[in-house]
Amino acid sequence: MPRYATADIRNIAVTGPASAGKTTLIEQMLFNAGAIGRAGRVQDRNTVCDFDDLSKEFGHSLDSAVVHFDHDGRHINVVDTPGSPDFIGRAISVLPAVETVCVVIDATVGVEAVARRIMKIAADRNLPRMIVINKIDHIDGVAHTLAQVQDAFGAVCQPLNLPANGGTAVIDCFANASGNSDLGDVAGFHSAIIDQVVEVDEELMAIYLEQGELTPGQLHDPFEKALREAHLVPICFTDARDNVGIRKLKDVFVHLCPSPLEGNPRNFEYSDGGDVRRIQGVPDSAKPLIAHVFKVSHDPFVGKMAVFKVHQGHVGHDFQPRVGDARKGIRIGHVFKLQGKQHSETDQIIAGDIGAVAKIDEINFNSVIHSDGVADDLHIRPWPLPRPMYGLAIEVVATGAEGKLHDALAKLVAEDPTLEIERIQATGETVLRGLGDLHLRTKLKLLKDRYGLDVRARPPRVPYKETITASADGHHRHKKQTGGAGQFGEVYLRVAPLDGADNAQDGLLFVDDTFGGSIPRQFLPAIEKGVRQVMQNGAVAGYPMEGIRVSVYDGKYHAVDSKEVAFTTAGRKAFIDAVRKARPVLLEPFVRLEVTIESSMIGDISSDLSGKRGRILGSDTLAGGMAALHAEVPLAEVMNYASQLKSMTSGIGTYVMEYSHDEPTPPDIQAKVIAAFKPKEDDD
Ligand SMILES: Nc1nc2c(ncn2[C@@H]2O[C@H](COP(=O)(O)OP(=O)(O)OP(=O)(O)O)[C@@H](O)[C@H]2O)c(=O)[nH]1
Ligand SMILES: [Mg+2]
Repeated sequence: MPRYATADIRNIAVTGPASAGKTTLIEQMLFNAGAIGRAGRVQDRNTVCDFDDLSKEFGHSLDSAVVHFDHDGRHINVVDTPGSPDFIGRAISVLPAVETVCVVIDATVGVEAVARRIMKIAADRNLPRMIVINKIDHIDGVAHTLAQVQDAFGAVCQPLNLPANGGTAVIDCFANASGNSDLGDVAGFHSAIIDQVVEVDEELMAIYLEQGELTPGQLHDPFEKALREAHLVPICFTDARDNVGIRKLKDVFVHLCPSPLEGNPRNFEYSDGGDVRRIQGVPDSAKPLIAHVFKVSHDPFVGKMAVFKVHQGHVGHDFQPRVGDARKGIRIGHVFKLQGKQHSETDQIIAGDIGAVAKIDEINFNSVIHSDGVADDLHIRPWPLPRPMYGLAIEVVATGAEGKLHDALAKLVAEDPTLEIERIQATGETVLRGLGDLHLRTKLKLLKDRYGLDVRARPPRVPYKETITASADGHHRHKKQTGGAGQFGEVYLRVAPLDGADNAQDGLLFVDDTFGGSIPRQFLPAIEKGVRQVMQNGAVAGYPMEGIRVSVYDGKYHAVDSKEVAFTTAGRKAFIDAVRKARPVLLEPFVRLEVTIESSMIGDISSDLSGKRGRILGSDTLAGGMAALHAEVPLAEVMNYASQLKSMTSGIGTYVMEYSHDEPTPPDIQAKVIAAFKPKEDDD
């Protein structure tokens, strides 16, 4: 049993833009707590959180890292996350594991796109938030950044402490009602935050109005209520490089942030005879286990490492829980606590705590590990992650190493939910898709360093999709006589555009409308198989298809010669026949762009995006002469936007890009793509 109880645990995710100082901040917290003998520095490549070679080389965290330390008799788990938009998926995916998200903002930069995005995701998911304004050694920018924060996220953002003595100290303005700070008298900030807190508790508000002051004890519960209800986003100030404000920040984690017993619980889902039911974990170690795997990584020495948060029950060694809806239990040999790359064995991970297990193949990212007595199939609805759109077509240099590449890619995809592999029939390309150039370059480096694979990479073609815009009938009669046995199958079907999700599977709703036994039941799966082959490989341009309803309404069979393979071929060809008559179109992906630039650049950036077939949706004025421009643009036109924006704005502009929707490709482009497609003639 650990020395601490669930009520003593705090789980905090440290997020925010690249280079804001997250990794440095955590290093100082570990140092202050005595968990490490000396504080490393990111540039010296010796911090606890940036432990992998790639992070060291790039000087940025590229993956999440879990650490823990004790403060004031409590046990704090902190998760460091990458700030680069290319690795934002790694930050978002850890959020279900914590009770508080702490967004670190660089006082010299102010609020930018990544901070806004994390703040919104956390708010949408009911996750209490706090803000750290770091680098207060640059004291000149601090007042301005605070104004920007309140401008961007509202008056719910109130300082708990303030920079003092020219950014060399911080002074508490929550417990303290007087004193001087670098931002002016403490008194005004004190009443601002107390007012904000008491607003969630009418009785306390009355006492406050009457007495004019409240004790910390009276404020604790309403503070957490305000945090949970997003009525308060407290702000702390730090200079992580020089260890200023770090102890105060840890005090806030311990005394004001919710424990697992006080946080907003996560929902888990299970099915109950077709209905989806929800339950929430109760952080009680004595109850049956519910744990969620929020990170999977491959350690060169330990193998597959799965990091989880226990939402209910506990995990001990020699446990045999189940994973998701698997019938068979897995055997957990050893459980670990993590300190960056170090893992130390422990006998138990109690409710509310974060731990890891090694070498269990059945456990994947987002797996729910549970014991009997909860539900047979337990899942967590994944938090939406940015969709990988930036692609590189890759091929392995050495001949005959395709199998090895395939295995290595599968491992990379398993540990990174924002990485995808797509095999494009039209071009024969294997496309690795991720969130940006840096994201994919790090993966190519891993392929080389970890798996010894040299790969060539080049820009891929645009990931179009095919669909239809009209209904049409299709027919094929497959008849073949080779030697003795023959093959026979004949299919009539009708295709129609499918609106909405219905109960389509992979974009296809397949319906059996035959009657009178024109095709025996057992052959329908074979026909569906043929149709699905075309759905995957495309009918007119070689791209995957979606949004189609197929109804098979007639056909013929032969008592001796009809075999499944004959109906698969007939289904495939009848479907291609119908699609070609059903006014097929190519859909191209559009992305939503949010570009943060100096206001004076708005005109130039807008007209550049309009020239790229983009639609400008609007813009917001931000403090500090900056503006956020919102637009929808075809992905094909902004595959290389990072470098374009960099050269247009001398490196000042930043952007986030997210998949938005698909739209029909303009006819001239569509005609070119279709003309370039040469389907393989398959034998009949
Ligand atoms: N002047 C000053 N520099 C700081 C402070 N905190 C961090 N830095 C420096 O800022 C740089 C970036 O710090 P990191 O800790 O790597 O930032 P991060 O937020 O982890 O960045 P990513 O891992 O890329 O998301 C490093 O050179 C730090 O030494 C601070 O309070 N003041
Ligand atoms: Mg970092």
